[in-house]
Amino acid sequence: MPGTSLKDESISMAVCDREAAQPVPAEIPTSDFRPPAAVSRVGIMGGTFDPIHFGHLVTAEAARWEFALAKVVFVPSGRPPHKKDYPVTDAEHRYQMAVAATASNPAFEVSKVEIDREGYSYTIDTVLAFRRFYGPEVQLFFITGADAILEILTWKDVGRLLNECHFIAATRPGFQLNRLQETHPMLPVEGRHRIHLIEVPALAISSTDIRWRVQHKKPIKYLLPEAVEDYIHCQGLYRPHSRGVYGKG
Ligand code: DND
Repeated sequence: MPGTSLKDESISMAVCDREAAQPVPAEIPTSDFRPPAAVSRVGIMGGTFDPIHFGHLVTAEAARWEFALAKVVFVPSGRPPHKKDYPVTDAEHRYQMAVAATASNPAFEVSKVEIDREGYSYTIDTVLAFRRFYGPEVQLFFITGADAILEILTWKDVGRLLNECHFIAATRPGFQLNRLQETHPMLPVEGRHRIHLIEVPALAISSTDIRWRVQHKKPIKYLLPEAVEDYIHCQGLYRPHSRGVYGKG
């Protein structure tokens, strides 16, 4: 059984030949393109990624493996709806860092769908775009940290969201499972069994801490891929006077 469902109901494991899975463009065109039959399950890793780090990458890879996802598409948020009061780094920088971080994994892709969309980046709009692109047969799995899933009741159109995709919630250090169980009864009945928990190796890495470290001239080596570290230093990101005050995440 891949991971643990809140209702203890496993989703049926579609046969997925990892070797045979064909690469599919991450960009979501408006055409009627349909993926090859081998692509039966696609993961979506949404995030602000300010910056992307090994916590994100380990979580995506664990989800890919546990749920036999043909690929994981990283979707940097254009304008995060939950961080309206916090300035975030320019989307193009966050996108470039995500591209650099995922380059070595052929099962990882990065999409600009939220960056190219006007207005706040609601997950429901992204999931519906993926649904249009991949068609009704492909199962979509939105990958998130378990702490983020605790907030899911505040997300736009949560009922429809749970109808359109599954959620894989990865536990993080310090996460209390009982808090998720408290949220569970308040979720729409038909969507509860679509939230699945997986455990990832304890990685106490956060984007907030990385930004703080750069600001205070502390090392960030081994917290994130070297290419991302180089990008941060070359572009002068997160320095004391680079860009305002950063929020949580
Ligand atoms: P974050 O700002 O938390 O991303 O956003 C996560 C996603 O939720 C984005 O796609 C948002 O658009 C979406 N969202 C949030 C709120 C409302 C709505 C949508 C809505 O539609 O109404 P971060 O870059 O901070 O982190 C990315 C993911 O990685 C998160 O799920 C986070 O919990 C997780 N994460 C870790 N997981 C394991 N180990 C670590 C982690 N650090 C972050 N060390």
